[in-house]
Amino acid sequence: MQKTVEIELDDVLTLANNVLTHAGYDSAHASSIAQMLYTCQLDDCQSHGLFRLLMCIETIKAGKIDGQITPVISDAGKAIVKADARGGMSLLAMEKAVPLLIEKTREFGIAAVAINHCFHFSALWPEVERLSQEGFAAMTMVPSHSWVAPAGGTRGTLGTNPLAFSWPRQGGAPFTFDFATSAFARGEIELYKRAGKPLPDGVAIDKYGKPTNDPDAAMEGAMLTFGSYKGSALSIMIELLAGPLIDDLTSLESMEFAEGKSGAPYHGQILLAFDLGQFSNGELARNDARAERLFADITEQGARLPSQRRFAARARNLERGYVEISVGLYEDLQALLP
Ligand code: NDP
Ligand code: PYC
Repeated sequence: MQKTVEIELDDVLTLANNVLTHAGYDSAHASSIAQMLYTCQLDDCQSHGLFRLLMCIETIKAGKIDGQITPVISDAGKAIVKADARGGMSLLAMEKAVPLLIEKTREFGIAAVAINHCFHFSALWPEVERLSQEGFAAMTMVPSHSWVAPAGGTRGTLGTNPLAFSWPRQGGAPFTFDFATSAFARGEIELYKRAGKPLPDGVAIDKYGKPTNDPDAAMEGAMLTFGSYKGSALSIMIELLAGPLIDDLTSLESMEFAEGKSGAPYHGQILLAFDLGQFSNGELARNDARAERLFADITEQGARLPSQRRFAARARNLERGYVEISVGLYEDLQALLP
């Protein structure tokens, strides 16, 4: 069992903001990043909560990100919003693009935002859940760095390529899932390494193409997709929809762009929103009931819906007023304060 430190909820935001501004992010970037880290830590997402502050700091130290830049949002006609992050972090661009995306989704029934030229480190579910608060279904995806071998391959070509989806539910939390298309997220492998734990089988191969349980060998070799060729194909789709479709980099190109430096990958992001009312032939209530019947049939069997663990963690942490992180991470973050 790892030793942990308790951090009060208000202090999570203050800690993140202080670390980020001290490292050179302006207050707008710092606040959007801190809010994302807080949201993830509140739900006990250890791989993309406060732990990812380390990646944000490595990114600015690597010298390629502009932590002071203002993104430019433009109406690309009909249902497309373009958000040029201009070499900053994705989150500020997303924050500024969402109001126009909501407007367009209400107008056309379906709309998309394409973010270009962004560094990206974060979990995706807060962005789709935000849209479900508006009554929309939403999905988003991003490439990353080419750490992941395609099914049957021996070297990294694909990113860890997460996909998130959210569906609004009347009077309750949405149905949301968000996962990497690699068997493990990179962040999860990093946490295994920090904890000195072996990886389970089926997560990675070493640089000779042999299965490995060693996090160091995995990071030197290649990670594997989940679900064999199925996860691999989904991952390729994400490369295409959040890369060439929107005139941005694939995970291979992001890795080249990094020139061996550590930090967040650099690429684009696509997010699609669907206005349920405009697809349902005026029968929104009937179709809501259909969706609810589906969810009930799943949970009545004892199966759980994705995000139930997160929602329970959120309720518990809000109730007790603090989150827990490992002592090792706490010490690393303290060392980044002014
Ligand atoms: P996990 O494997 O931890 O979880 C994936 C999803 O599956 C969650 O929605 C989770 O819900 C759900 N789930 C887990 N177990 C069950 C179960 N038994 N039954 C039903 N649902 C279940 O995710 P990953 O480690 O793959 O990804 C973690 C985060 O990392 C994601 O938020 C992702 O966006 C982020 N990431 C970001 C990247 C980037 O480039 N920016 C790259 C890769 C990942 P619950 O949370 O409730 O358990
Ligand atoms: O955990 O795979 C990951 C990841 C990539 C970029 C940010 N997180």
